[in-house]
Amino acid sequence: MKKHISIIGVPMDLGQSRRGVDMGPSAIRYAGVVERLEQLDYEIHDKGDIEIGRPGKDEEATLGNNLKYLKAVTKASEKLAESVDEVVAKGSFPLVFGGDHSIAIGTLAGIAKHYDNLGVIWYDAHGDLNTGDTSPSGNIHGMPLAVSLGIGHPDLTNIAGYSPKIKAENIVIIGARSLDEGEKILIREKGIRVYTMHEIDRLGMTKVMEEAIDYLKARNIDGVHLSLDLDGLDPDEAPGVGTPVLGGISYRESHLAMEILEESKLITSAEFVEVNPILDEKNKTATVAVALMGSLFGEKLL
Ligand code: NNH
Ligand code: MN
Ligand code: MN
Ligand code: MN
Repeated sequence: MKKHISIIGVPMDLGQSRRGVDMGPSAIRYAGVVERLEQLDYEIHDKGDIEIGRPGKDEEATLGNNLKYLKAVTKASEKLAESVDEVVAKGSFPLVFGGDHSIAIGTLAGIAKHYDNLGVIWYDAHGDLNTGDTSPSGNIHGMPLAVSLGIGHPDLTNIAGYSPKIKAENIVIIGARSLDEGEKILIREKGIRVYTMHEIDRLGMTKVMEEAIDYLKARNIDGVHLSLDLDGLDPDEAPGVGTPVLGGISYRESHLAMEILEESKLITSAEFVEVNPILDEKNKTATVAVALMGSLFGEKLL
């Protein structure tokens, strides 16, 4: 029987300050994602893009609380949460394309209510654990993991009418190499499991992924959401991102990580974010994203 994947595009760029990431969903589609996944015996439903309203003049007022475009991000998150909710309810796999990483607030809001104990793999150079109080930038794309833990502005933590979405002990961060002070404090305080680049170098990706999977299984998770920020990869291989950080995960390591996740059969939803075609080289980053999705959904050479 064919399995079903539902694609949702989220052309959101207000969670950060580099324009162009709103074109991420188009770039990923242009890189051939539908054709690629159809070859793997999946039935693909492309639900199109969520409508992101342009911020009004009054939006500037929200700058005061160090949460840029709070209103517009809140609105879009509510819409996305509803769309994701519908997809999960009908038994299809939600595959969300960003847009900046602020969209994870809406994705997780739509998914988490369907699970008693959702696990999360956060593949990223950053922790995304800031709040308006700790953020050096005021950019909401640096906050979605904190928000999903119920930490942050109530307009964001209460998306879809409940909070928190996830538990700190059910999170594994992979690829971290840029953490702000407030994020480090939160990681220690909550005991969040983090595989930084140091552990990836030292243990190798196979061991890191096996440990991450064992860790989540030991917590009796009933589903795992993969939130993959393309800046987790090295900027040499994924240059089309707004906040590149030197010394990242290679394409080969990422490919292997996706294959190990596929073998685990644990992943129940996924999002690929921060693809910015304006900053990219010939759509390389979207192409990498699509290749990783191929591996995540079971592509094999032989
Ligand atoms: N930590 C920084 C901030 O909060 C950068 C976040 N940028 C990201 N996160 N791309 O994944 O502003
Ligand atoms: Mn169908
Ligand atoms: Mn991120
Ligand atoms: Mn990042």
